[in-house]
Amino acid sequence: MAAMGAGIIDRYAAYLPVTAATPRVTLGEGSTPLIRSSRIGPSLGIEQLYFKYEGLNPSGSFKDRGMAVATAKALEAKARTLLCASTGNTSASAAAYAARCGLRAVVVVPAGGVAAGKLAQALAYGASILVVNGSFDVALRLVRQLAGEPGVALVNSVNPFRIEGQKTAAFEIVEQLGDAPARLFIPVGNGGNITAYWRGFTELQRRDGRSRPVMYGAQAEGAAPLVRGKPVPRPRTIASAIRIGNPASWNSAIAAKDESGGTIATVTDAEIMAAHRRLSREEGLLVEPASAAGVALLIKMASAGRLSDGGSIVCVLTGHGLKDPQALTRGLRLPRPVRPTLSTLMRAIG
Ligand code: AN7
Repeated sequence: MAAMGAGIIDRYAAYLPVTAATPRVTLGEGSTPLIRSSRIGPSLGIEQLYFKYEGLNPSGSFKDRGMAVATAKALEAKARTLLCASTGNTSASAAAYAARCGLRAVVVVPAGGVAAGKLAQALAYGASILVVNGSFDVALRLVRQLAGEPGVALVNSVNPFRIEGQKTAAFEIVEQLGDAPARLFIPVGNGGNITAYWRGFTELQRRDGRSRPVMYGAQAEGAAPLVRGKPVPRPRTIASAIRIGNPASWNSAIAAKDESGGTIATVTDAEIMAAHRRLSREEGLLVEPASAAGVALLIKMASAGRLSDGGSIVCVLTGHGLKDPQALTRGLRLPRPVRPTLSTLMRAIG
């Protein structure tokens, strides 16, 4: 096993579709902390609750794991351009890895549908950004038509190397916990990440006979095609990252749920924002709204007494809070400047 701090390709080469000839593309992704809950778990009567804080990846989301492998394979295939549709994080990640390797990134995003920090990242990393009048689903349909173009690598999660890279998060959780968790809660948009985790846990089961967690996927109420059983033409939710109406990894997301004996269920925007607030105020963990959806589902189920029989629980926190600064300050007022006197300070201390 490669040294701590190495990227996921170096650390997990034996379990990834790479050869000695595959470039070791890395920005230092992976090796994210598994943080034990300090206050939310105890308040719900859950002894062993952990957060896998994927917002600490180099571009601020879990996408970097898959992008490292997808970019390495794109280089190996002599591609010059990384192409994706995105609700934001995939575009930020693709832009970062393209910059790293001297490739072009072309990212297609829905107008008005991407959090400010993510768009700023794609711009800063030097991507070409195409803002389209249409949803993420429309953007994805568009880019998929160019999938076979010479020199172009499509790096959405329909790219199998993305899923391969993302499964390494399951490997890390098992290393960090010393075993697989009993349950895993995860937000679901396009269905790629729940597919990747399930694959990771399944490979570990085959390799060393480990148990696998029951998988709990959370979709936003207004963007829940996998719960409704049919595409949602105009998905709506405050959690823009998972505002997706026709998931590309539909079948494999449903398989992860079914094979694990789990569920994919909805949470409302109010429940998402309540969980988002609790993560920052009770745990010191800043996440973007979509990342709170899994925690919202956990809180909802635990409060209804539907998680009785113990065991460890991991919630995947998929993206960093600074991605979506607007969501952080919603309903709050920034303090006005005052005179820097001791008396105003004394009043602030209370
Ligand atoms: C923070 O960036 O689809 O179910 O285009 O950014 O694998 O899609 C983002 C998805 C959860 C859902 N949390 O994961 C994109 C994009 C965050 C995300 C998801 C996304 P999938």
